[in-house]
Amino acid sequence: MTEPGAVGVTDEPEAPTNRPDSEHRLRQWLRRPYVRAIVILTLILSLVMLPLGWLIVAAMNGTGGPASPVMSSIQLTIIVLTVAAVPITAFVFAVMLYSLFGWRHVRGEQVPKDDSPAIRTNTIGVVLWTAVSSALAVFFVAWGLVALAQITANSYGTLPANEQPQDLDPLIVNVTGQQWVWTFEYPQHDRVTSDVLYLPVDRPVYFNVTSKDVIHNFWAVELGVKIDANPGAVTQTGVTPNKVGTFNLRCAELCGMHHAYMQTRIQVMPQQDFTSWVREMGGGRTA
Ligand SMILES: [Cu+2]
Repeated sequence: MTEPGAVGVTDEPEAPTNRPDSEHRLRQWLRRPYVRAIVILTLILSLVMLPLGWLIVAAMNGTGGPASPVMSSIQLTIIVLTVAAVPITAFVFAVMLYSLFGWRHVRGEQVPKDDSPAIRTNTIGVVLWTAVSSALAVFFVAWGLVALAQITANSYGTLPANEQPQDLDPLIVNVTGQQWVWTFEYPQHDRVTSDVLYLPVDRPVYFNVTSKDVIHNFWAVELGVKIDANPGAVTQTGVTPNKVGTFNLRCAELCGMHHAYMQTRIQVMPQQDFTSWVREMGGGRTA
């Protein structure tokens, strides 16, 4: 859009002699109309995007979650990372929108000359944007690692159920996926089986997950549990449901024609209700 000869002289890095100090040049740059326009656009876009992030979390909670400490950690992570990412996203969009419309060349119009020095060699500017983007990157990595450690601990790591600390009095559930249903077996309760996942509230559950045919993925949505169900192998995870209610269980791995319908209910109930359900099903032993 800009003709080669029309590039403003002030847009070139200045000669090292006789130039105003960084702070002065930064102030002048900030006074440029396009810089102001982009800053204002960034603020407006941020204000539009933040409620969208909130809507996503609200939609996630529309089905009754979070129903476990793991899901609470996941949601907090989504909220914090969204809030931190919104201004960056808004800034990128603001620059893009201004580039598309603010600098649109109108035929016959003179290309305006810039009225202050370029920012790209400004010490304060360079230090600031390097420091801010590094701090953000470190924050994202640190938050991610801490949240991951927390989630791993709350889902009892990746140890097999029989190597987990048993003093937590865990319930063990063997989960089997097959095209296109889930089956849940309770080995501590005379191998009672069910196609709805019944769980007692506030008690750790260890899942042994496997598949009879292709790869499925065991996804207890509001409990924040998601792990592959592989044929010929057992994968382990766990969770402590902390909310009574009816939740969703889905397959999260494309597994064939009826993959989308490979879903069932999770029924989290008080321990005594769970015990009577087990008895009804003929599971005499109550571990
Ligand atoms: Cu499946």
